[in-house]
Amino acid sequence: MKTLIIVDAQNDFMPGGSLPVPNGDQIVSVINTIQPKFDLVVASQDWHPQNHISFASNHPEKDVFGTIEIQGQSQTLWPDHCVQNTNGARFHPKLNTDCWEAIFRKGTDPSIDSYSAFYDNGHLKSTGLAGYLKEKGSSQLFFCGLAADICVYYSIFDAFKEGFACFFIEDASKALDAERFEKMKAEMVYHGIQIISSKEI
Ligand code: VGL
Ligand code: ZN
Repeated sequence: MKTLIIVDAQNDFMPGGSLPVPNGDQIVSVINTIQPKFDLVVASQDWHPQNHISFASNHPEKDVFGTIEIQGQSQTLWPDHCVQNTNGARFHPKLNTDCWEAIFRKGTDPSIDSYSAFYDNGHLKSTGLAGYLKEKGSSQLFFCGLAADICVYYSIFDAFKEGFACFFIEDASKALDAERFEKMKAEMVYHGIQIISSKEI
């Protein structure tokens, strides 16, 4: 049973958004092309309240892309992004959402950040996605979306730890820092996560 998980394909992560991923909009047509090949399609949506702890604007003494410690963990401070009910939080207008069975929102708690579509960064809270996929009988999970080196990456590793077979669709994903992501890809391969092209599905 093949499941596609589309991570955070939202306006704020697209060129022109508040936290743009270079060429992020190029994934939209690729994702639209592959969706019909899956038995189940779900998406995650970064969905922050304005007072979210990950926003540099809520730490006046800190700069954007600086870091703070949250419960012993380093947290990057981002520009305000994906604020609930704003245009930046909406999915790219050309992305076809018709066949999506569910959308899992994350980052809704003002005091914790959540890169993964499965758990927050401290693994304190679950979004319910792992249980949902298990109940649906999903075995093979295919990941795409934004940003490859942040939310897609953390989602894949959480899924892998939950025991799912994981595939990363390289041309349906873009990284914030492409150079750093090259090393992260090597780590994926090392763990048995398969990196594929959309044409191989
Ligand atoms: C993301 C940074 C902050 C992402 C979300 O979707 O990759 N990155 N929040
Ligand atoms: Zn976020």
